[in-house]
Amino acid sequence: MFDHAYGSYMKHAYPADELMPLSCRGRVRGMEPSRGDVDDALGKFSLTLIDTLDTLVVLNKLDEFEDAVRKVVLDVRLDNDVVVSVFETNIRVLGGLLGGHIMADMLKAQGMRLQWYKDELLHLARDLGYRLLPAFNTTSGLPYPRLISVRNGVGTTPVCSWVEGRVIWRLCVVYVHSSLRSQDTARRALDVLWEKRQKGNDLVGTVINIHNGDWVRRDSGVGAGIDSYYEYLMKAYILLGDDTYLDRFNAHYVAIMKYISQPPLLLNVHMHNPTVSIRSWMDSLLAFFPGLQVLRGDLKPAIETHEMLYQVTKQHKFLPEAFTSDFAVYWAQHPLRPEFAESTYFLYKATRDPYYLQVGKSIVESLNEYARVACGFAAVQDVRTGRHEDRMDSFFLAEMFKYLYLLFTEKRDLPLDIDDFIFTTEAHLLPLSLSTARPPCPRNMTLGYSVTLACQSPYSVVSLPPQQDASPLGLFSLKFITELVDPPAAEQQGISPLAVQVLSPPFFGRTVLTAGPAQFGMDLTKQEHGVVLSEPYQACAAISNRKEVQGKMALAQRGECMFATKARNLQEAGASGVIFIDNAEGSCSEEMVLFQMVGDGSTSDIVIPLVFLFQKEGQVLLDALSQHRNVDVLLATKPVFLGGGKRNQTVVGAEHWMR
Ligand code: DMJ
Repeated sequence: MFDHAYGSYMKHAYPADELMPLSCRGRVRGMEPSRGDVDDALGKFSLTLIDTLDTLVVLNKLDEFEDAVRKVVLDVRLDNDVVVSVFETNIRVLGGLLGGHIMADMLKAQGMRLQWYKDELLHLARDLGYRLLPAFNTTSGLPYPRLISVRNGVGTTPVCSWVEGRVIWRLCVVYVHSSLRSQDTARRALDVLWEKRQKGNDLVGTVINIHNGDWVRRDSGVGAGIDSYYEYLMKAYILLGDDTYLDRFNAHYVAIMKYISQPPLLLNVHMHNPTVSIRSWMDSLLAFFPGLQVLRGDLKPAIETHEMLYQVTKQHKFLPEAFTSDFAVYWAQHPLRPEFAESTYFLYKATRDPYYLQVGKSIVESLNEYARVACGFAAVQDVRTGRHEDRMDSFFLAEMFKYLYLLFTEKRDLPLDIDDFIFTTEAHLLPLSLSTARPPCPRNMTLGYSVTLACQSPYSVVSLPPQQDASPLGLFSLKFITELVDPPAAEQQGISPLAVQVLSPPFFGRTVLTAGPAQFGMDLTKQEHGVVLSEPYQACAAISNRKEVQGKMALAQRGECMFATKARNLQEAGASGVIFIDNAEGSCSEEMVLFQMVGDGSTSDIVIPLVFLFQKEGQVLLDALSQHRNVDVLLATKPVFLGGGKRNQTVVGAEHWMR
């Protein structure tokens, strides 16, 4: 798929900024009808090539990478007289050049290739960084959203501007390699946003006037306009080691979880009156948020929101640009955005739940089925009709393929240790060894990453001189939480496991299966019933064995449609409850994080009890059903000990009941 996309760009579009996959030619600014703001990403600097550089290395396409670096060095000019978006240029071009430089440097150091390379990409990045800096010359210190000319570095004067907090962190990174000026500039702009937060609840709005610092749009969310600001606070802390960023991130995060997060939904609220949701739709950019929650170690809401997003993609094949809280299309476009794949990757890394591989597979299948065209992959103009749009944005190559490839590739098959890098908002890879700051020893904080570093004594921050040597890991070595510590137990996440106890002979209550709860349906009050297999097993369509299901606990397999849909179908057929069984081969509650099944936004009609079993636990019931005529189970919050005492009981799954 990558070869098809990248090959088409190189064949039909390069050196243009983007490929037009339906017309099979490059999009050159000024040569095509204007598309408004979207065109501000195009600066006549072979955008797609630069944005793809580090993806080529991740995908082990090292010949192509060396060739691409040569092309950038020889062909790309930054002094084009064209209006560009400061944010897009920053994340895609500056980020792409830095990611490319880091890869080139690494490969050169290995002694096999790029021996000719002399930091040319880094010099280009620094040049571009300086060209962007004048955008910050405003009274407030917040940057202009656009530069009139990359050549001269002059900002446009909008009446009001988009929050450009997102631009800030990347400039911190330029600082690492260049001068203090960039970091000071970036820091000042971040300080303004922090100052302008709503005191009392720590929420920020979406659009701010860069001249007087007044909020223009006061709706507060985690999607379009503000998404990367949160990401930068967290990652600036990880990379630069300054506690201020973590403290600010945590303050905003508490506010987000209190007001914006209404699991599984993330709804915008008014920053001054946050108890009221101000819209009932969500935008697709917020799909990055579960990935950020994984970095913070907050798996439960991440799993729930991701599952909600998955259900939306199932209904519409892709995430529409905006969708309502009952998953209807609000804005039907889908420009092949990578955020859902990004969160899927991070959740898989954190949980190792093969379910996320299936989600990834469904993304791959939809792309091939509905977006692949003769000259690349085309954005979808309307997910309801499947009509294509003549665009393939550079982030599709920078991000989508990187996350999908990483999702399915074993660590040992990658040309780099991915855990030694941090992903920028455009998925460019920055090594953790970049940091010149030594942070204090970890305090009382919950980071999904466990930070291992040569730290100072607790609570004392000592600035060290910049790192002189080029040790591969530098002062930081960050590994995913799953490699060092167990993911948070279900209990820690506030999820109480339930018990499915098999009562009928020959089990006599001695077999207890650990089950997960649902956010909807009836609470379990000792429900005892016979078990029957639902037909169809996935229960996404009308139930055909209604007679058998009447008054029984139905077994239904996870997948294909929402838990709520299955529950409704089975309730309608007369089932007394549903036991869902995971469809991921080999999953079991000892190894997986127990989660709560989420509904579809309006589940008050579902009044039967619902529980979830991982595959290994579910198999016990399936085997029992195939061997015995009647299988009776008790669904309860705790197993009931029936004669013989605890010691004779077989608990399949975690040890919850034996503690
Ligand atoms: C990308 O350019 C980046 O991920 C950015 O942060 C926001 N979204 C687009 C892709 O959707």
